[in-house]
Amino acid sequence: MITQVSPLTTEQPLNEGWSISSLASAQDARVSVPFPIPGDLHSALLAEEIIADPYWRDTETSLDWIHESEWRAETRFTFDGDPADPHVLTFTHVDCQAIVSLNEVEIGRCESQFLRYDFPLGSALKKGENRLVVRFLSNSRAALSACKAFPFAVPYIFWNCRLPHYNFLRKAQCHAGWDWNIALSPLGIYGGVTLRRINKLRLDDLLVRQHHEEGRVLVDMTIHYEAFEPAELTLAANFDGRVVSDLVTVWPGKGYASLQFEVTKPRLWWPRGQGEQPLYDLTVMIDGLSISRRVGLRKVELVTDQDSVGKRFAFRINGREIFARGANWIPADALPSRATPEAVRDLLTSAVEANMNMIRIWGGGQYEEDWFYELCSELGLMVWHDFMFACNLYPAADHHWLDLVRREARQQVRRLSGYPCMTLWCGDNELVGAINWFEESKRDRDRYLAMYERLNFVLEECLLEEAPGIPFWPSSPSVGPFNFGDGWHDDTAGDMHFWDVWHSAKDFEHYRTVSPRFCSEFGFQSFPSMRVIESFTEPEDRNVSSPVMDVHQRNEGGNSRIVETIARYFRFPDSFAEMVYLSQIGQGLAMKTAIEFWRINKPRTMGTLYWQLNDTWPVASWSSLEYGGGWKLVHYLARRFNAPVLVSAQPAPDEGLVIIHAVNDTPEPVALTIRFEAVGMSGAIRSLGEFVIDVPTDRSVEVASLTLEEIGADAILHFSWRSANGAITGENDYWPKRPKDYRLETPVIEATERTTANGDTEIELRTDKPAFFVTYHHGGDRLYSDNCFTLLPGRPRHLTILRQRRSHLPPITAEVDYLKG
Ligand code: BMA
Repeated sequence: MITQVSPLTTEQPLNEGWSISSLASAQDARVSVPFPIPGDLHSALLAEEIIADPYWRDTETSLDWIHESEWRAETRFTFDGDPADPHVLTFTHVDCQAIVSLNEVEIGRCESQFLRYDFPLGSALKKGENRLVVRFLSNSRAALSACKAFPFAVPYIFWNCRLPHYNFLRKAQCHAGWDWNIALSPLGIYGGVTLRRINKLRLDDLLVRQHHEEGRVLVDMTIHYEAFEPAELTLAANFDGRVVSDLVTVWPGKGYASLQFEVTKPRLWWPRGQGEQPLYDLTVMIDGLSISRRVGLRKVELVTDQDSVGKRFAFRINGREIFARGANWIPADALPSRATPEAVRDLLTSAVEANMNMIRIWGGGQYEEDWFYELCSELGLMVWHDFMFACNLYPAADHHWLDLVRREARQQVRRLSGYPCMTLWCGDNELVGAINWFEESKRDRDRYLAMYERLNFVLEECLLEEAPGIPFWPSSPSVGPFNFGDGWHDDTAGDMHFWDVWHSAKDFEHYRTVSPRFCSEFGFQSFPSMRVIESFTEPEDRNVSSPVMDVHQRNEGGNSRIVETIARYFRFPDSFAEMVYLSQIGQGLAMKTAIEFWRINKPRTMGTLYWQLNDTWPVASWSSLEYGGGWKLVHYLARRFNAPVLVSAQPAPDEGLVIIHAVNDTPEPVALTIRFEAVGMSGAIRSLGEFVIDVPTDRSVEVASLTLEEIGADAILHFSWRSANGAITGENDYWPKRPKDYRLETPVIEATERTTANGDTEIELRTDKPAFFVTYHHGGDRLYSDNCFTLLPGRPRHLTILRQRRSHLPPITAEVDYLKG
């Protein structure tokens, strides 16, 4: 046992003083600009006004010369140490193909955005001034030559990706464009650059594992290293102030060593809404080097037992099954420099404010930086993590490519092992389905399925060997291991992507035809707020079918689908701004229909993750947070339909009934009093009675049923609930017919903003006629306690400020919107 272990003093960050210039540019003019690290090239060029804003109108394709060119980034640094000592240069997340040299000596090559590289410096390091150069190759050209060199065709999802063959690169696949993303193909250094002096070994990775038993947790910390000489060294760990250590003997070559200790009476980490989120600081040290992590203690299981329907799909945390409510995460910005911790914190905070407890990091994006997972752990957000493969076929018959994947999987699994938010590792996004999408793979399914299985096997094997205690799921969607069936339509087992409503233009009601075990993707598009639209358009572009609005819609026919759906549910809007508002209500209704139905299917259904939480640029998309983080209306609806305790009305058309269900995702049973009313369009409110019901935690319950006659032809059903002590309250509506089938009256709505006695801002909203989807201040930076709700005469509503966001957009004036007849 040692009492004093000093972490290293031998790291020198080299993030300062970088510049970048074009080489072999597709444009004649040479360009040279400062290059802030971490950061991307487009952002650096934009900061110096060399390029126009990539998000403005249709600027995108005029910037293709950037990814078609080569670039040289360089910095100079002074080194005061002894160059004879062994040193490595560590790069985290270089995007993507690059040659690194120090003082004109090539020290290594980067080939993957998803790998950390540690380059030994040998004799290249000098005392005094050193010149470090990263020569970025053109990723687009590298993709093309890798494709040409491959012995047979490996198609990519060409209807999403404007830039071809990026399936040959280990780079975020959406960088080539996606059905919501601009195709900029950014490049840069997104992590850090560090010079590290090493002594007898290089410390590479830390794997944290935990074994839970009654009243105690055994924590295992395994370091992976490469040693350069035989030595006996002290391996020490500091866990929340408690130090353990051991002597380890290392031999030249790669190796690992472990330390264990026991935590008695552990304070467990829980997903949001289930308990606390205690985190501990952990530092592991050896030979003057160290790795630090914030870790948490929890046990994760994926329940896939057989039941009468098929196979279950549920997450069990610390022995408790938890219904997952959440959304899919894509990279925070198409310009990586803008994905700052502050911007990401805002997005993830919005997720928990909408009562989410899980996000899925989608496989066409990227592994995030450590602070991202710390943040999710702090917020109690469970993370379903795809490995980074999506919607393509992949060249897994190439051993070099597969080796890059193997290294990537090991590094990432170890790096993320201690974060308690980590709940699932999933092989990929939609690779099983993709085998059926391309002519080549339809013709020769055997070949492409075998190649897929090589890739999937490598990922599974990595999880099994590292055994971080985080379950593996082969793909999303997947009916189950070694089942290459249709995860888009089979609702008996596995996770499901249910896209028939958006991609096949079915009615929202069609969501009620399936009962997924876990729906990990489904979504409906809307336009971003007028404020965001104004940020990328000229006034002449502000029309749903203008060419610029088409550029900012990446799913072919998407804008027409939005408009056509609006016409199915609502009377046609009079203006562009109303179209934008209605598109968001349409999206809200779609998600409300799906999520309420699937939540009341608990425990058959145990999770709903809609597509998609955020946007990478200003675009019409399935997101609930628009570019910049503002809340679309669906996000306010999500705050209600994701509430841990929910009462929902569902149609039983064959019996002419509306059936009321209640579901409770909190850890304790709850007794609810539910009050029902019929609200006529003219303002008459009729009581339909009150019910008291106990709602358990493990399944939804049926509360009551009402006939359509009881509700009445020109009325909607409005209901509200309250727990005995008033701690839980909520309200909801059910529209027996589509909104356009009602004659909506024109309300006069008064909004009064005032400061309360304790200095808070409060907004009072009053109406003389029933008003629906009433929205105060749509698209602003102030987030409200509630919004986009039913406002009834004689029942004023009081909104408080939930949070004041900060935004890059000019402020907007507060206005009230509502559904027009
Ligand atoms: C899903 C995703 C993405 C896509 C979305 C919308 O299947 O996995 O590939 O953006 O559909 O089409």
